[in-house]
Amino acid sequence: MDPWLIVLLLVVIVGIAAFLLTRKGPQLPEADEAPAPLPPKAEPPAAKAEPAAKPEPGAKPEVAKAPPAADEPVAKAAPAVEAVATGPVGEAAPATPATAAETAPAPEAAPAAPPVVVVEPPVAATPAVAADRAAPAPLSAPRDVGAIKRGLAQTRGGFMQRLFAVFSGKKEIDPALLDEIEETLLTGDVGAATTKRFVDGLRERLDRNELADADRVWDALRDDSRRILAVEAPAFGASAKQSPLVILMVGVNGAGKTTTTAKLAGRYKAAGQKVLLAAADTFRAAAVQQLEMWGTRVGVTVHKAKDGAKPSAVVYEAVARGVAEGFDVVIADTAGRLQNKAPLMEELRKTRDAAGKACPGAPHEVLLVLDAVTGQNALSQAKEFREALDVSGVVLTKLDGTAKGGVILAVADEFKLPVRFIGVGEKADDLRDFDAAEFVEALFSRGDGADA
Ligand SMILES: Nc1nc2c(ncn2[C@@H]2O[C@H](COP(=O)(O)OP(=O)(O)OP(=O)(O)O)[C@@H](O)[C@H]2O)c(=O)[nH]1
Ligand SMILES: [Mg+2]
Repeated sequence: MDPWLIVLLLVVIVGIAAFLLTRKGPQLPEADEAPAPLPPKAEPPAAKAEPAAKPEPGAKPEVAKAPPAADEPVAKAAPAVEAVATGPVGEAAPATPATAAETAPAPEAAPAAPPVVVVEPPVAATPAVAADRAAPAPLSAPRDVGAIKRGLAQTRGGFMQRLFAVFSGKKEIDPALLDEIEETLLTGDVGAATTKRFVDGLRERLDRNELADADRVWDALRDDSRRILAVEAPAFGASAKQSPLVILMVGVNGAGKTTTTAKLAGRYKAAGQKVLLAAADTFRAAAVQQLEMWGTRVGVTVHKAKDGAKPSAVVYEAVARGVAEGFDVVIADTAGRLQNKAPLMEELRKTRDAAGKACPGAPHEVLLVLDAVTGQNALSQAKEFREALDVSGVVLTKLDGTAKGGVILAVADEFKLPVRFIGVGEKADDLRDFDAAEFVEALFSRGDGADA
């Protein structure tokens, strides 16, 4: 072969080989190399988030907001919202779990921390709208002088008998006898001012020669007692134009508030009314239990709040519930307190005002419960409670347990407070409507027995 041809062939072979070696082959992905990212997908338009809570126009929103979880950026935290029923003056009422409609968690949010309830004081609490139903008719009880006489047996056998003994059998009524009558009235807890009124009345009659004998003295004392006790006042509960009729029970420790609350509830229940009791004595757990026990006994509902709730919150809730659930009567039992303890009296004012926030006009009656056995201290109680609250009437309890029930005259005379009911025993039916004429008839009836 021509050597030049061989050289040419070699050059061509080398050239082809060089071309093949310098050309890059197809690249295979490394085994552990991630696939190339997909091109970003166009985001769909974000769903319009519902507002978490819709405040009433113009109303102060009573909601508590959960702060974002500490380790979450603020933008990602789900706006956990809890609707909170607030009690008055910043007291926590039981929180109502938020409904699905009330929460609007962001779709990609991390789980939020448990919501922390922050209760705002209901400065402008929206009163519940009262049902358009008439308030319960006043309780009417048949006249029962015999029962009242039995309840007053000790007073009649004690102070009243001593009073009668002063002048009975006397041939002549002279001014010296008036001093003895004065002394006896004072020992019967009638009080200085009211005793003076009685004695002045007797002296005037004596001057007019109207006290010929013992019977005339007795008649004069009875007439003056009836006049004093017949304090002018609207019918009990009449200021409630719509149901529920709201009654607040107040008084010192052990006066008989809880028992009277239950007795009253029993009376309304028997009259066909739907009754709710508010366990606003939050100082002692036993007080709530006592009221619950009474509620079961007389067959009425008891509203109690969570531990630690303040009395004003309990009353607010109970009255609002009374309105919402169509109760006819709501009776709030409060804790006993000394009349000279200013902070406790202030708390009682707040409790009263809380009723009005839940139902305008409530409470329609504020009943001061006085223990007849405490005697003259009942006057100081009446004075202080009346000044602190608009006490609308008095319940005099334990008249069955005292031999000197004259304090009822002093309370009515000095403070012009109508006596609404009297307690003559510990049982549910030992509560009597107070009627001045009937009471005086029973008090001044002579003899030992109930039928005397
Ligand atoms: N004899 C008699 N006892 C009564 C009467 N009313 C209440 N009591 C008794 O008085 C005691 C005190 O009654 P409560 O109703 O617990 O008095 P309270 O005012 O609620 O007492 P606190 O809640 O502690 O302030 C109880 O033993 C009752 O049974 C009554 O009219 N006659
Ligand atoms: Mg009580």
